[in-house]
Amino acid sequence: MRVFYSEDHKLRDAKTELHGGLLVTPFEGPFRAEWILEAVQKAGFTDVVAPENHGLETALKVHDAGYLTFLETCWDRWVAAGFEGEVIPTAFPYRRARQRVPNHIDGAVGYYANSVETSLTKGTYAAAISSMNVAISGADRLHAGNRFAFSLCRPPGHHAGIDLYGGYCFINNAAVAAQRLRDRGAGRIAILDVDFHHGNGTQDIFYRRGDVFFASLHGDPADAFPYFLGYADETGEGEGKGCNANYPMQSGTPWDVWSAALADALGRIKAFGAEAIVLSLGVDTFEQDPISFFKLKSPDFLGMGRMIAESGLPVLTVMEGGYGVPDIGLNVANVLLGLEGREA
Ligand code: OKP
Ligand code: ZN
Repeated sequence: MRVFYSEDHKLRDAKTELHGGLLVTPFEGPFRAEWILEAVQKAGFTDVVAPENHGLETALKVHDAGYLTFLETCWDRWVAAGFEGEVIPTAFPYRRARQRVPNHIDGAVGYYANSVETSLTKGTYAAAISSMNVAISGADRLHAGNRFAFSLCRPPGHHAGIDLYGGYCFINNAAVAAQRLRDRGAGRIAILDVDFHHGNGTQDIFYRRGDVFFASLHGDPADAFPYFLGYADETGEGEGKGCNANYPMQSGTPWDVWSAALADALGRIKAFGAEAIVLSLGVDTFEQDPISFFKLKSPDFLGMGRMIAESGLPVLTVMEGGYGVPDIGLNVANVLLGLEGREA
C-alpha cells in the first residue's frame, strides 16, 4: 500500500509538555514519525509519497471556522501579547461560566483547549495542516480504487473536536478523511479508533451524524486520559443515535480481551453498512508504552491488521499515538502487513 508522509511534521517540535507538575520534553515529538517511517520502509512499504496541498474546505465541514482561525493565528497573537514561552492556557469556560470567546489570546486559548499538556508553538499550525493533507491524500487514494493506504499523520488528530485542541491533537485528520470520502460519494463510513486513548474529538464531531459510525477501544475514562468521554453508554444523539460505540477496558487488558472487543466493533461496522473504514491507528496499546496501560505485544498488531482486513472493506489507516520506544514502528508495520495478509 502507498504511504503518505510529509516532512513538514517536523515543524511541530514543542519543547514543553505539562506532566506531573513539570514541563518535560514532550512524549509526542518528530522522532516518532521517523521511527515509524523507517520501520514501514524496512517492512517493504517503500511507495512513500508527499501529499497534495488541499485547502480548508473539508476541514471546515468537521471543525468550527473560528477555531481554525484561532489555530492559524494563535502563535502570533501570543507573541504580540508579550508572552515568551510556548502557548499554555490558564483559564477555562468552567461549569456555569459563559461560553464566549474572549478577545485576549490568554483567554481564547482556554476557550479552545480540552487539556493543557499540549503546548502550541510557532510551527504547530503548519504541521497540523500538513498532517491533514496527508490524511486527505490517503482518502483520495482509496477513492481512486485502492483497497489500502497509510497516512503517516503527525501531529495526531483524534482528540481534536469541533472547536477543541489538546491531547497532542489540533486538526482531526481521521474526521477530515472520513468527510472527504463522504464528499467523494461514499454513503456510509466507519471510523475505527484503536488508539489506547478514547477518540473524544472524533466522537464530538460525529455524535449527531448518522452517516459516520464511530467505534473506539480504549482505557476506561474513569482511569485514563481524556477522562471526560469514552463511557459505554455514549451511543450517539439525534440522527447519530446508535452510531457511536465505546469499548472502555481496564488496566492490564491483554490481546484476548482486547481482540474480542475489536470483533464486536467490526460486527457493528458491518451491520451499519460502512463502505470503508478509516482506522485511527494508535499503537500505544503496546505493553511498553510509557503513558498507557494495555498489554498488547508486537505480534498482536499483525492479528489486529488481519482481523480488520477480514471485514472485506477498504481501509485508510491514519496514524494517531504510540510513544516511548522505537518498536512503535515495528508495531505499525505489523498492522499494515496484517491488513495486506502478509507475514512479518
Ligand atoms: C494522545 B493520543 C502524559 C499524559 C498525557 C495526554 C495523552 C494524549 C494522548 N503526560 N496525556 O491519543 O495518543
Ligand atoms: Zn493515544
